[in-house]
Amino acid sequence: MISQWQLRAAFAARLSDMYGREVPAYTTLVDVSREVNEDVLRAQGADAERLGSISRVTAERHGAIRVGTPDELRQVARIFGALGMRPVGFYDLREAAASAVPVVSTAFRPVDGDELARNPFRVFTSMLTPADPRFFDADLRSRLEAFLSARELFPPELLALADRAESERELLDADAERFLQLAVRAFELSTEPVDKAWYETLEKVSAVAADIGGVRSTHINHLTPRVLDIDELYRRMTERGIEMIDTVQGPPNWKGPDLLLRQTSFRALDEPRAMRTPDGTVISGALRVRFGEVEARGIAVTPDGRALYDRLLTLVDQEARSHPGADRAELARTLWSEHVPGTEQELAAQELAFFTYHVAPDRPRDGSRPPTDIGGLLAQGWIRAEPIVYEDFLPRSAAGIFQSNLSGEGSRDNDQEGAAYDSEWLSGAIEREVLDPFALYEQQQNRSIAHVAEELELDGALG
Ligand code: OOG
Ligand code: NI
Repeated sequence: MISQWQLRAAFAARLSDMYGREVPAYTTLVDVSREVNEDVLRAQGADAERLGSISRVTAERHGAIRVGTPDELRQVARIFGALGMRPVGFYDLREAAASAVPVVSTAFRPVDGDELARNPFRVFTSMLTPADPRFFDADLRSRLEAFLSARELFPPELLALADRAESERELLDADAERFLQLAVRAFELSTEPVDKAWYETLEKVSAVAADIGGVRSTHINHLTPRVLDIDELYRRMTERGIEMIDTVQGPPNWKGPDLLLRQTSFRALDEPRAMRTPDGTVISGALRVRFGEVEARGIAVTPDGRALYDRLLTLVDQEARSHPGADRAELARTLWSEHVPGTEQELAAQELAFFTYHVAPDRPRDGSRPPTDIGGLLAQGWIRAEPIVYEDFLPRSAAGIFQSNLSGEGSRDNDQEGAAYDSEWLSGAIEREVLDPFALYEQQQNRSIAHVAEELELDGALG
């Protein structure tokens, strides 16, 4: 029998092999990430593993896929459900992007600590929004919806196996093998010729719309390894002659603890694709849609911490506008140093980031009673705080990653009222609750506090 987490780990590994064959530069990215991680581990020792064991970090990947309809997204949810991955968070990239990115997204990932430690594979999953009149007029919308409803992304056999794996939480070896083959195949780049005229019609509106709705299958768009020093990785990739996007998205490189998520990518490369022209002949063409992304993960922040992050993004934007020649990363670093506490202790005390708390092995043993507040327990050495890793994504960074890899701006009519989508809508569409990331981190923190209270016999008095 193969359990859900084994299926998840095997799927992530096979997807990685497949993507490495399809996009060789991905393999370079994985190799350089591994080298950087080994160097950081050598230089920092145990500190390098503060946000996850080196074996977790080395195996860690997130994928990105894009689908066209709520039905397709519901099917994706079944496939990832088989792997013990649940939808977490709602991202509206239509609002986060300046150019045309007509999608809303969620991320499928394991949610509990043990499962994340076994294999944290996650997939950022976007769904096209043909109903949004800012991007699609009535005629294009109906052609697009007709095209999407006529295609089949996932064979019924795959979905049936997925349902069984989800309900039984395991599969027989032979079924697991079949499931994995079909699941990986569903995300391979299709060799079927692309309808050139239709693809170009959509491309005028948005390159993302063409990538999703211009072809009859889906594919993995990128697969992202995790690295412990993303600035060093950026330097080494550039040295190898790989053209990176201009910036690292997310928080700046600064002296304080790593927070949230920093990401960067290399530019999408030409990939040969067969194209069918209007007169029916098949010619060889090329499309640029797939790229390589890499990320560094930091500590999960509380809603207050997130509000601070968002406020600083706005401040950096303002400063950058009023000092056009200035280095944006430098501006960000300065603002962060002014506004963000520079130690884990302060982040915990000000409730800006999430931690789990653990009774310290070397706590006082002199018969004294422990204090009944977290701050006091920490200060007097009764407990220790361990940072909770940020397992999710950032809408502005995601939009930046999408945009930096689009060839054109596309078009967008801002006089139209956008179609409304939110987390509740998404939950209804996929018939599963889209979980709130903040609630997940808070539960994890609260559970650890309850354990501490129990072990120190504080009778629920811990506040
Ligand atoms: C998804 C872009 C977002 C991330 O890591 O923020 C993303 C896509 O290109 O489909 O993957
Ligand atoms: Ni990504």
